[in-house]
Amino acid sequence: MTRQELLDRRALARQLSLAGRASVADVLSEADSNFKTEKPAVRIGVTGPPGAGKSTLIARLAASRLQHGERVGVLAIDPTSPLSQGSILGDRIRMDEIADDPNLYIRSMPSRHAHDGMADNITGMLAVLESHNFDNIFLETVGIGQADYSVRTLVDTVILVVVPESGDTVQAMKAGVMEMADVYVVNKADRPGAKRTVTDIQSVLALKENNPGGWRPRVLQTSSEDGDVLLLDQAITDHLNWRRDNVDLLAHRRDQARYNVEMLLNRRVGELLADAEPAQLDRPISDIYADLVGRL
Ligand SMILES: Nc1nc2c(ncn2[C@@H]2O[C@H](COP(=O)(O)OP(=O)(O)OP(=O)(O)O)[C@@H](O)[C@H]2O)c(=O)[nH]1
Ligand SMILES: [Mg+2]
Repeated sequence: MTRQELLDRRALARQLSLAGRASVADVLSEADSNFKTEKPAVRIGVTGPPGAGKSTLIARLAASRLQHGERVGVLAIDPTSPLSQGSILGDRIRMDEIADDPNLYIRSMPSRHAHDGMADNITGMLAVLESHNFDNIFLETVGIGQADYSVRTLVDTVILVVVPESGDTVQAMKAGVMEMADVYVVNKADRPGAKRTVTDIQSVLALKENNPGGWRPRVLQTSSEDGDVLLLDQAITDHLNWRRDNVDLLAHRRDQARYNVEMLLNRRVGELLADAEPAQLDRPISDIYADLVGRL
């Protein structure tokens, strides 16, 4: 890495830390002013249960993009306690092989108290990354219920990674409690039952009504034992191409605005409740509520 690349990397790390720690007031005072970007990055969300192999897959997808001369940023949101940092280290180690590349930047962060498994100021952090001219941004999240909705709002393509044993996830899909992904990956296909899981997912998808011209989600198998991730790469490219021609980007932007405001309101309420004096809380709920709304 050149000296300039090292300096850029340090600046990026600092800006991400600041963005990650920003209070609601900080975000509002800086919103829309800093971190403008000329060319938005392609944002790829990779979600799924803990240990499904999300980081391993991202490392492989990143490697193929780096080979094509593209810049890749990775934000991995870690649901574990910020104190333990266990899987943060785990992620680092698995992505180690490519981590010295100046065109790759990886950041893990705790999800803190965001209710949806996201980091508090994920929007700000994505904007920082985008301002550093990454061509691709991977957002890794542990897919639990609501998190899937948030990922969909923040990214262009959603990949759901499951393993042959992920019966719960397939059940959740059947029950319709899970947002749909664009690409389904049954990872660890070297284990028994992968084909069956693929069929299960396909049969759930077959029950969904298909709009003519709509995106038909892909279902793929992957394994870290296999040489490449060509099919997955192709599925992502196909979805991005489809999206460019078919998705109402203005509506997507409105969804993002809704999500951003909702996150800010949630955080603001959290800040107010954390700062409340006991006397403020020793009152009827309706009074506490009115007081809180008055301070928003
Ligand atoms: N057998 C097998 N193991 C795999 C495969 N892909 C990943 N693993 C292993 O599964 C474990 C978890 O992989 P990760 O890539 O860290 O999974 P993750 O989904 O990012 O995990 P969290 O971020 O902790 O939720 C590691 O020990 C990997 O080496 C695969 O295709 N086959
Ligand atoms: Mg991971």
